[in-house]
Amino acid sequence: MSQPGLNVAAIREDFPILQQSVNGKPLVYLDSAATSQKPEAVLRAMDEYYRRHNANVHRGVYALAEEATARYEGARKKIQKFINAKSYREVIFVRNATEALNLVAYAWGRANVRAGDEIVATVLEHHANLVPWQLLAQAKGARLKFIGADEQARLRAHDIETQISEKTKLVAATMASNVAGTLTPIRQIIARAHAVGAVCVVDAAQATPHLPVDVQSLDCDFLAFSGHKMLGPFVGVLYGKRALLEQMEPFLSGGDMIREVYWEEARWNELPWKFEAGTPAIAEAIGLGAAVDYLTGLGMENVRAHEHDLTAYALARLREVEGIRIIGPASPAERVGVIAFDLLGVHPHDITQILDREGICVRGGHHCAMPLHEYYGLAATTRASFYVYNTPDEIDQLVATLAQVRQIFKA
Ligand code: 7TS
Repeated sequence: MSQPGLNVAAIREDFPILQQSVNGKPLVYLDSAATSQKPEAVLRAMDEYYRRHNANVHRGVYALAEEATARYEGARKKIQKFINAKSYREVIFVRNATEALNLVAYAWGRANVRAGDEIVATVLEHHANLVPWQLLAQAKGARLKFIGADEQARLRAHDIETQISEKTKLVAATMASNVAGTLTPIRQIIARAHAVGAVCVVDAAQATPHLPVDVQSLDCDFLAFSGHKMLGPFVGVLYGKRALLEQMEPFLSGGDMIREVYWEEARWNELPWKFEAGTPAIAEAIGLGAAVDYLTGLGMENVRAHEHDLTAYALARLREVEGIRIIGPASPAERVGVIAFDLLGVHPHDITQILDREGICVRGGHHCAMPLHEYYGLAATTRASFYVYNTPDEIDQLVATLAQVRQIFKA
């Protein structure tokens, strides 16, 4: 199997956690959609920050504080470049993708969505890109509508045209599904949202780790992602177009996000700090900067090619397992490296336990997408997900162990 551009054996050496055994077996980590593992370079960047540069940012004028601020703001610029934002002012550090989406729902949504307006999401959404819009719709008396999907979890082009209408104020869509793996026609969705004067919020939590993402080329209004799914630590990012962010009131308030404070009122800091109240996750932001350097070194096109090939191989091998039902597009070109499946109706917790005995980590459950599972008549699925450090050999181990699961449960 060709793996253009990625030397996976060398990459694996960079990840200390992959060197260990679980239950006496080499660790086979197939749960990167939940959180990725971290390379030495990321661990080192955070360790070095705490050992040599630790101070609060934007406050002290002493050398250490300036070093901390320079590193924190330097990380922001690396992320700006990684997603090709026009300005570093459009890159806001938050806790995770969930907080990024809530920021938009509160700071933009509460001010702009009114009774009778419509909000459109897709049936593929993670709860993080669904529940904030439910709360917004309930608070404002707006209506929540959905773009449906076909039997392969591909969004219906017709729905994109008809569900998004003149009544739509906001469209919330994932770029890649964390269950079906579907790469959505995000450009079409954004274009349709703009055609009716709506803003488009993109959930890129399963996209920025796996393929090149260019916010200017996409022309999205907001884009949310989590550092921990892209080799980095637990910190997230909200990208927003500057003109929109300028108009918005703050989400959280307190220190750092202000310019001047009086007894009765306050004036806000400039972007991006207007949206970064309190001491931020400094070491984590710096760690994410190192993760972005690492991914850039690999080349996001190469990352995508590797995962495409691995997904193609995994789909072919998994289809050999009798009684398996794979969710999502049949073509690896239409998906990221996430494969959720049902096997003979065996409870995913039983499957994950048997796999765990072999050192194989996969996730079983609804993967924070309960409505999506209901849409396909399932309560839960077992999900394997891949990243830069995974190999065809690990997929063979997964398939071999699933054959054991079949043997145990087929009666
Ligand atoms: N959006 C998508 C598409 C996701 O996959 C996730 C996390 C989130 C948003 C939320 O990210 P967070 O960092 O704020 O939690 N997805 C998963 C998953 O699939 N398994 O565990 C977390």
